[in-house]
Amino acid sequence: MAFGKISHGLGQTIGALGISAVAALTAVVPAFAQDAPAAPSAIATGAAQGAAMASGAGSYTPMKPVEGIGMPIDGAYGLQTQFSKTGEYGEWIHNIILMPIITAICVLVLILLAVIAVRFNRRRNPVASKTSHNTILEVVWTLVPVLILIGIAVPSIDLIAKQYKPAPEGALTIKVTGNQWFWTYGYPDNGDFEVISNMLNVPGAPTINNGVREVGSKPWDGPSHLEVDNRMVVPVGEPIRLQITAADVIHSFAVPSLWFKLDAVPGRINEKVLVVEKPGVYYGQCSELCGAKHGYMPIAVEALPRDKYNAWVLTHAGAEIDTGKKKPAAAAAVPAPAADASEAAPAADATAEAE
Ligand SMILES: [Cu+2]
Repeated sequence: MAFGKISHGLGQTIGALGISAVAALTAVVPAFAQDAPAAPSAIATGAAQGAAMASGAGSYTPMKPVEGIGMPIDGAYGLQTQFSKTGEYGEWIHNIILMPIITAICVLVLILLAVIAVRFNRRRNPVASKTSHNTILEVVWTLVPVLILIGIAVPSIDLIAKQYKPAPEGALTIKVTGNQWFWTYGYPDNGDFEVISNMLNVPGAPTINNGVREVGSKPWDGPSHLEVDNRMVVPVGEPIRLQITAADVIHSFAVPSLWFKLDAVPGRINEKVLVVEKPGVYYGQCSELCGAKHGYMPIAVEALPRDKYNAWVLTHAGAEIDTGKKKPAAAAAVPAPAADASEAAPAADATAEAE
């Protein structure tokens, strides 16, 4: 991937210039950084569409997001509605365990403070009590917090264990790479094509990505600053092994409604399972300060049923349908023009070694 090398080199160049120079470079960097993501993106999209039209192998129309689902809502508070099992569990811990306990403790302390301030001030209580021990009270105020902490720790540790449970052997692998300032999504199990994902420009605002269209110019566009030209498309309802890394500086791949956040670190692969329960479009953002355009590298995950996912895969040049070791049903459902198990095997083995 010549482009990967270029962007990597670009990242190293910027890194070498030092943090103190970043502010001064803000005006200069976009000038040469913008050209990097935009040009290959246009080429990749054009090539993919051309290939799809030529072969007629696959078809894909981006899904229109549902207002307020998988995205922030104006004036809302609390967590976004969750669309994964771990997310629902985390939301339950937050809403049913943590918030009531925090609220009860705050109210109790407030009441105690008020009682002390009113009843035991110097004017109303001139002779202070000399009591210094109360065994029952001391046992209670030691045991109750211990029990509360155990009550919080058990589901919390359980949630951590669930979040980092490794993907099953046959799971589809998608490689996510953070770049200054866009994301690339590699599909090693689907013929190793790569999708370059840039934020759409905002009408009336300064251009962020040269050569990328404006948000709202297609009927399926979601919110500004969150919609991208090429989404990360995933199959719905099956575990996906996301391998996350970065080409230049530390980024963080985060999608709140899918309960997913994992750092993208250069030279390191972080791995976590993603399971999306419902077809839809889910938005997120880079969540690690990564430079001048950190705020302009959103994430859009589009979860499709298997047949539509396979059709999307086949719109890319050189793409093939993955034949997961434990997914005979999914593989059989596919028309399978390029489902060659012997070609898929080395990629799967390499993944196993990486774990
Ligand atoms: Cu970033």
